[in-house]
Amino acid sequence: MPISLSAPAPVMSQVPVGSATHCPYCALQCGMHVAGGEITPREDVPANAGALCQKGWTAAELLSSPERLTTPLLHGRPVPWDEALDYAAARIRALQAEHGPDAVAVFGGGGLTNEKAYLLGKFARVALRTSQVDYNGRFCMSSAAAAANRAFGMDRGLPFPITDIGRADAVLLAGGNVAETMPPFVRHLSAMRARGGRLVVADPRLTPTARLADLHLQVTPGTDLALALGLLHIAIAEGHADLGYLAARTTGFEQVRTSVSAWWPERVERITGVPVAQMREAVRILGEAPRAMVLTGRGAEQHAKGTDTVTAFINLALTLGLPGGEGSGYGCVTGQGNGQGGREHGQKADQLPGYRRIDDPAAREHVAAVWGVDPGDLPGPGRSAYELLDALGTPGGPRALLLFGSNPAVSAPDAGRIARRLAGLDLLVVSDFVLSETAAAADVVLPTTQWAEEAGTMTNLEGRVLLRRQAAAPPPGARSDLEILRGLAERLGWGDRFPADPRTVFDELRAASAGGLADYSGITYERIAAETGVFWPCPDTGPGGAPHPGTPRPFLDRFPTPDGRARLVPVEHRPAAEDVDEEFPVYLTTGRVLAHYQSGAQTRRIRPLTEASPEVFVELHPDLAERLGVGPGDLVRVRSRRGSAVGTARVSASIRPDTVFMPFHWEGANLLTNPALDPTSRMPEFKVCAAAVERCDDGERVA
Ligand SMILES: Nc1nc2c(c(=O)[nH]1)N[C@H]1C(S)=C(S)[C@@H](COP(=O)(O)OP(=O)(O)OC[C@H]3O[C@@H](n4cnc5c(=O)[nH]c(N)nc54)[C@H](O)[C@@H]3O)O[C@H]1N2
Ligand SMILES: Nc1nc2c(c(=O)[nH]1)N[C@H]1C(S)=C(S)[C@@H](COP(=O)(O)OP(=O)(O)OC[C@H]3O[C@@H](n4cnc5c(=O)[nH]c(N)nc54)[C@H](O)[C@@H]3O)O[C@H]1N2
Ligand code: SF4
Ligand SMILES: [Mo]
Repeated sequence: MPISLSAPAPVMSQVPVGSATHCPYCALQCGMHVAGGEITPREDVPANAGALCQKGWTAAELLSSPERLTTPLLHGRPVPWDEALDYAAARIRALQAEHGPDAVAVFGGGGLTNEKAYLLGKFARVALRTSQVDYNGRFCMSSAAAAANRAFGMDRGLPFPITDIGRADAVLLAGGNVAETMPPFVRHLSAMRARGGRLVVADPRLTPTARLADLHLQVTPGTDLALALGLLHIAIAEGHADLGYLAARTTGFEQVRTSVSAWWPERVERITGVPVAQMREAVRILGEAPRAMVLTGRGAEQHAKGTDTVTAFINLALTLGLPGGEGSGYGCVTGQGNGQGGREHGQKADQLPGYRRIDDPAAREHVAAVWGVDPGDLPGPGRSAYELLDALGTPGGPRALLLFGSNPAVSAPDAGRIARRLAGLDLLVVSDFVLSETAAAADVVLPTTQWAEEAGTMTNLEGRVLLRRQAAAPPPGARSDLEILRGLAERLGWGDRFPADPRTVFDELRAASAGGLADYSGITYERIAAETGVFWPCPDTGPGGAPHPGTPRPFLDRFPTPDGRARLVPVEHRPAAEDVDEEFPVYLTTGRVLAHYQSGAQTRRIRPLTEASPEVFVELHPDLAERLGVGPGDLVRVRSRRGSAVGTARVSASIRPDTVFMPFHWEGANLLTNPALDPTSRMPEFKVCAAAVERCDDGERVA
């Protein structure tokens, strides 16, 4: 394998061991020590600097939980590892022999380490030769990624260190509820406000985050694109456009100026429900701040027009002259633990490692050389996450699915339909450490090790590559995902290409990423440990060269576009894919609560978290509740064109009267959501669909 890197000779053991690691959950990747089942926060990691949220504090409970899987299951029956892997490999071979390579699909996750994400993508392309691979990151930040690529030529969640937020003078956060989704993030916003900076939050709900804000824009779900166009219209009209910056660092302003001219404030108020005076105030706050940031979360992004919505917010940031400055910029507040790294190493349908495009001949040649295969043997781009899940078991679709690090039976849009697709497969193989709803439907369940029992790297929301050390011994019986991939590869005749130790995989990843946008080749486990993380891109500087320092602020001097300039792209507002009508008169939006994580597979098995947040609820305004005859604690049924679900009513004046909110941590919310996809990012419309709500007197939980 032609790997030649001038890395310093390894000084650590092959698998770095030690108590200093990072949280298993979100993209903040709070630093923590894990020792003897006890968790203490680390002070040396800037993202959390000594803080953790409730999920982080209790994360060790699942390591020793009785619900932990330690034996492979074949059709529900405990079997030895060899039997489970032999069965899976034999079925894969038979299905591919009969239907071709694309009969087997792979689905990954943004919680997987860089090493796992890399090896999974390689496994799909080399051992299976399938084009049918994608991952749950499509459901997460893909709209922001598509918009950032279009505007800046590169997508790195926050293109600045998180501590820069504390140095800003104003922040607009559109559709993010960080007080619940990454609580230590609030410290950075508080640092900004303590210096006199001001916070504007756009959310249909007065969330704990919106309560911290100086100004809350209570936007109608699905209308952020109009809001951003309106803010830009006002910013230009009131002289806040930074013409010097626009001339020096961007292209496309004139077209965008023309395109927003029709988005006068009163028109935007009619669409968004945000009063003109508040829009003007928001623009004043941003426009008058010496340093300002525009940030987006899933509330603005998870729409069938998410890419254009984020583009409109980026246009606003560019017009104000923000991206590239210190303490200024645009950023996407992503997501899963390795939501950033997970999109760089090739588990996405159209990608190869290093954030390379799979349809780029030079990229194919480079990666094929690292993998020791012919570029012509690498498959082309496959289906996006929802399209892949929706094709399973259908004529012409994959017959088998290998799933690592996702629970789509709960988290996919229109999940009832996806559960039927999963049931129609000839083979479903799931690697997990608990019996998630998806694993419960699998033919083969492979019990895997957990975060604190493994080593590997994670790239946090700032683009900082971090090291997870092995802090605890795995239980007998569990195997790492890398070992599982190797075990399957051996049985498919590719064992020698699939190392199972993380450092070897990382060194191969470095070589595969070298020269790509997300270049990790200058990053080593030793450097990460010594520097508490290294920002990509960080190319290898060759023998004898001074090491590259990493890139905390990649847009400081130029943008990675062909002409070095950021691109403003004109976009137009359009209504939600499914608007309200007589039959389905309220907007349903979905999201998160503090105590639970994602599909809940992990946190619903941790007692303090289920005590804090025991069940699915439906948040609705007192006016709507009164009209429906619903009181707090009553069961209500929510119906959409796709299904119906029941939850406990939470009556609260903090939500818009035309909107109800459900968390998706339990089965229910996604029986309702609309899988309409963004044309560019293929992001589903999780954040808005039309629903009907009624009192439910029969006590039935999920109908
Ligand atoms: N506790 C907890 N923390 C998490 C996670 C978790 O599951 N639980 N998951 C992690 C992951 S993977 C992610 S992606 C992040 C997500 O982090 P966030 O983006 O902060 O989370 P959400 O709750 O999905 O959505 C944020 C807000 O969007 C609002 N919203 C809904 N519709 C709209 C709309 O149309 N416009 C606007 N402007 N706002 C809208 C919702 O009311 C909600 O308050 O959190 C990470 N952290
Ligand atoms: N309605 C609605 N739906 C949504 C969203 C929303 O806002 N609203 N948000 C979307 C977003 S942003 C996201 S990110 C997705 C997330 O939703 P999912 O993709 O379902 O994510 P998780 O629930 O984290 O599932 C991870 C699964 O893998 C297991 N696991 C964790 N780590 C590992 C590992 O290292 N290896 C292996 N083999 N398994 C592991 C866990 O036990 C769990 O069963 O949900 C999306 N769905
Ligand atoms: S904020 Fe995120 S990374 Fe930090 S402790 Fe909570 S879940 Fe873990
Ligand atoms: Mo996410």
